Amino acid sequence: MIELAAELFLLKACPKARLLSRTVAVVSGTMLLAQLAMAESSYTVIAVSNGGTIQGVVKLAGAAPTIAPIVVTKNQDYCGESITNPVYVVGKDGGLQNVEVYLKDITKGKALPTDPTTISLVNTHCMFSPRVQASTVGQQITISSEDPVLHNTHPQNSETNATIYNIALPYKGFSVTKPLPANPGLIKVKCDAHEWMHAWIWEFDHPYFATTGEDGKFTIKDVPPGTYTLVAWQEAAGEKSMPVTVTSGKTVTADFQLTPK
Ligand SMILES: [Cu+2]
Repeated sequence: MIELAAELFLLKACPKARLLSRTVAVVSGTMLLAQLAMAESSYTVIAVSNGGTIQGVVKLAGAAPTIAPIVVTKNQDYCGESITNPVYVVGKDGGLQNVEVYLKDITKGKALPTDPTTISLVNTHCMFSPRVQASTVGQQITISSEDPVLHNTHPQNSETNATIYNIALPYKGFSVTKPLPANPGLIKVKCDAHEWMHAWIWEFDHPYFATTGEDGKFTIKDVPPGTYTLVAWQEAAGEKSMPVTVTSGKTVTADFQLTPK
């Protein structure tokens, strides 16, 4: 009952959690932990009964630039001499894969997904898979290897370069599961053994995001009516944003053209 009361209190207090006094926090250990976890989040869960949908396609402005294959400099016996460079993956209708599309600064909406609890990043054929993915605060990550060579998975905060963890994967079948950072942000991942191996993990404190697939399309559902900033991020082309106005029960189209760099 006390915990329930604390949760209800937190639900109301979340947006200003960092302003809560220490005196209140010591009332319950559970509450203190929850409060700390929420201190950096400005997202509030509300019931969204008839939200709108944002959908669109991301393409490149003009043709994809020609990018030389990756030259393999280590473990050529297993990895081969070269690997196709996956910086720009364009589908047959020009859709651009591996773009993260998300609402910026959304402060309230539906709850974070509870399934899956764990995302995965696989070292396979001397590359990371997937290249780009998204997660939410509170999820874990399983890092594994399908390769019989030594990999080293090294996620870093993309802004500060601070190491999040640094995991050696010594053999095929090795895996380890770790919590994701407590705060949202963009995580860049490298392999210290193979300098060409890169991946990106977006971590959000809200559920309004999508990673484009082979067709470059995205759909973001159950958005509360309002005007938001929609961002499309790509590892090489960078970010582009546009305002979108979402109406209850309607679908709004928001297509992006990113300029290759
Ligand atoms: Cu590696």
